[in-house]
Amino acid sequence: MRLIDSPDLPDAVVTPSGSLSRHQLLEQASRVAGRIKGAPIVAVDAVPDLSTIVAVTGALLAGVPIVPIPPDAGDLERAHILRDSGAALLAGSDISEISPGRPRLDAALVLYTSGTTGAPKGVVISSEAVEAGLDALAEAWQWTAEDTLVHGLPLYHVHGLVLGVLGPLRLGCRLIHTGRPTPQAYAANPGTMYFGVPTVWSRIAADPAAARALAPARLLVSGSAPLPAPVFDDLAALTGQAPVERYGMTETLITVSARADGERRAGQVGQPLPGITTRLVDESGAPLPSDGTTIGHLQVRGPTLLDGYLRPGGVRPPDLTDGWFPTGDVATVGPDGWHRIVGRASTDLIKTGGYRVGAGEVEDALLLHPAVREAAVIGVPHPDLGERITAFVVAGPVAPAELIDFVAGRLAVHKRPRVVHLVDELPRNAMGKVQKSFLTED
Ligand code: MLC
Ligand code: AMP
Repeated sequence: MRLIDSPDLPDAVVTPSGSLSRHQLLEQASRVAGRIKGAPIVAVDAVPDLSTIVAVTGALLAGVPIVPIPPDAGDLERAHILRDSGAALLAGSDISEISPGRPRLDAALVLYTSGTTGAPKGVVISSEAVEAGLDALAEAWQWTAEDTLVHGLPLYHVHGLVLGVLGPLRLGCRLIHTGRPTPQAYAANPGTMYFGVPTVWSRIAADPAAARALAPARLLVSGSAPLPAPVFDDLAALTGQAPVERYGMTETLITVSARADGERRAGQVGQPLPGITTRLVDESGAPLPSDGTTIGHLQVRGPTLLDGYLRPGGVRPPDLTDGWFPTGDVATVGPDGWHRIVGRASTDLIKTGGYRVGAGEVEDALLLHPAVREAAVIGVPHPDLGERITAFVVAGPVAPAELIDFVAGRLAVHKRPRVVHLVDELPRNAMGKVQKSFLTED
């Protein structure tokens, strides 16, 4: 990815542990680039800190694809990502041996994300896709080098890493990373743009003093999960401006957004970004009307789509029909092009705190516990997290808290069930398949 060639900027990157001017960042990143040049792929321990930003910038300079690893990934998830990607691990100033055998990828990033079943998959994203995605957002949000972006999101997903770090690198704007996305940290750091997932915005809206401190900003941006209308309204009232919502996913980057110079509507995520087209289709793939009421499967097409999924021998391209990517989301589209995301087609992908978590991955982790015989995991609507991971488990004598800690120790901590119900049996149909619609908390 081409980085903007701009004059030095003191405090170009600010984090709780220190800051760097643009020249200092490039100097440190060049040292990293020198060490990893020629590596097929490099994994970065994505601690929310300067070291990750330096490592990512270095890999971009060296043209080496990056696999960010959640810093709290448990042993199972971490081992899977390292083995599956074949990456050498870059941690602080150390680099482990570069593993041979992995063919060189023509990509900027490999982001691991959950599917409905099995372990997370490596999504291969090209530099061209990242550039197209960021340039489209820059146009829609009037995002320039004059901006100061503030956020505290994790540095291993599209939101915090691609938009939140590569965005400032490409556009040459200041970045303040607050370490954690707390209302207090956002309020304490003046900026022109703030990024958050709905859980972050709902916590800010619940802290009126923090929300009011964001009033001077130019843009409050929400994405990664549905923003509840009451949070939208509260933010508008407290800050004097309605948030800008945008929609996307790991495989497509951001494809739909409200504009800085346009309308903002509660419960809607905006219009397709420049270069992106979208359509609704029915179960058989036949196009449906954009009349604002017909609900269909949302497909997207454009330059921001993934190259494919990482496989041992190379990259498996996604299953596209005439270039259309099936998002797995159901939506309505109005005659004016405004999109409303209704939900996901599969209940087995859970959105919790803006994180995407596959029910199957959590069930597999629970089944590794010696006391567990059967497990079914669902997302239950929750005011703070959007959905709360909830497990129904048939097990021998074991405390729910032990099972929660068991998962937290093996997968990234946010994938742990927040609630475990011990049950005598799971509801199954005649074929023996678990009927998740019968799982309720009462
Ligand atoms: C709690 N903790 C435990 C634990 N229980 N640790 C070990 N074992 C247990 N049983 C610890 C955690 O490690 C953490 O420590 C602390 O408790 C709080 O963790 P939490 O309860 O999980 O945090 P929570 O407050 O619920 O987090 C809310 C949140 C978070 C909003 C901050 O969900 C978040 O950062 N979300 C962002 C997700 C995101 O960026 N998604 C983008 C996907 S890209 P400690 O020390 O760390 O506090 C995408 C595309 C697009 O979707 O459109 O953008
Ligand atoms: P991820 O793969 O983690 O990038 O998650 C992508 C998913 O997050 C999408 O398929 C949507 O279900 C959801 N999502 C992202 N942004 C929004 C939004 N603004 N409103 C509703 N859902 C969203």
